[in-house]
Amino acid sequence: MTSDESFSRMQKYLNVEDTLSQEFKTFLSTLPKIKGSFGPYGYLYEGFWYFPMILRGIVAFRRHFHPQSSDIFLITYPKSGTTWLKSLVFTIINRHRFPIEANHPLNTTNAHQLIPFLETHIYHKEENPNLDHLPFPRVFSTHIPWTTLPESIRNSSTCKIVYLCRNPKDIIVSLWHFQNKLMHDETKEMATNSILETFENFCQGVNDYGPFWRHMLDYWKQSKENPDKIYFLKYEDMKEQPSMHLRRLAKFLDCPFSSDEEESGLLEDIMKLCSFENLSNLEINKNGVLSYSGMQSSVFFRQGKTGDWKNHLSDEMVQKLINVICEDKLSGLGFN
Ligand code: PPS
Repeated sequence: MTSDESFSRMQKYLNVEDTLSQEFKTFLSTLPKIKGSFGPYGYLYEGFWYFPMILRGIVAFRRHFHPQSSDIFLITYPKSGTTWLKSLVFTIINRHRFPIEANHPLNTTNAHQLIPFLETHIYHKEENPNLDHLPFPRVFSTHIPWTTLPESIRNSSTCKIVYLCRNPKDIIVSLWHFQNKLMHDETKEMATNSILETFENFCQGVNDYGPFWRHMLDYWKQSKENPDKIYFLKYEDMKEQPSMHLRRLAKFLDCPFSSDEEESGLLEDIMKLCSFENLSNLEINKNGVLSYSGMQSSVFFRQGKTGDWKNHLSDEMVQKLINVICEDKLSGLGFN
């Protein structure tokens, strides 16, 4: 597929306004809306902002999804390291079925195809898709906030949730690059070119799935109350102490590493397979296209580092984010 063909498929995927049902249009008309920097409009639903295409998937998911007791949900705020988390969890839970060898699925398939997004993949095309073919345990991913998850998942005592969080300064930079990568010369309205605009929107909470701090804090609070159900992981910690966090993650998912596996160097092999350096250099991730969205797989790989914000955000911006957003919203809750 040429990049133009891929772009036109992605356009169709994002711009669903023409394909919305009358029922959904009526529902949208009841919601507060704002001109978005990415996409035509953002709509406020249960305290969070969404692009219509995403909201349609969320509504269908909430209406039709029935959790199974062993379901695993990988939840992130966009640009927090979802692709990495999907790769790690897929490899951990399938390590007996798919040992780390040349024909491992991650070598030929982008992680977003292996672990599908609920609202933008599974419930994007179909209102009520049949999920019977999925192997157990089923693993899904989503960016949906805690309060918007179906009650059946929130109240389940057996489903597991892994929430990966990332330094918001790096999220903003990653988001800005992502939006600009998706932008096409002819359709500049799809995205902003100014990091200041992305930054201001983020601070006001008016980007997809924003506000960030509420998204992250709700999961953090839930993880404190119910640590067996919600595992709260930080991108930066995973970078700093990968083995320790991989071990904890596998234990949380009820598939701890045996001492033989540890001694054989399996943890290091998993980290290597799922590393940014390895995944971003695979043909499938350099030139592949996601079948469900038409997006180039490469848009999910940029630097994979911590601290790039230092190259993009001014002192003033950092101060605003730290003082006004983070400390104001997070203080008193013991979140660092
Ligand atoms: S999305 O669209 O929400 O699914 O994007 P997401 O995957 O959450 O975020 C993209 C950022 O994650 C980086 N990335 C990785 N980091 C570490 N290891 C691996 N394997 C990896 N894969 C992707 C990716 O480069 C984006 O971060 P930035 O800072 O832009 O590089």
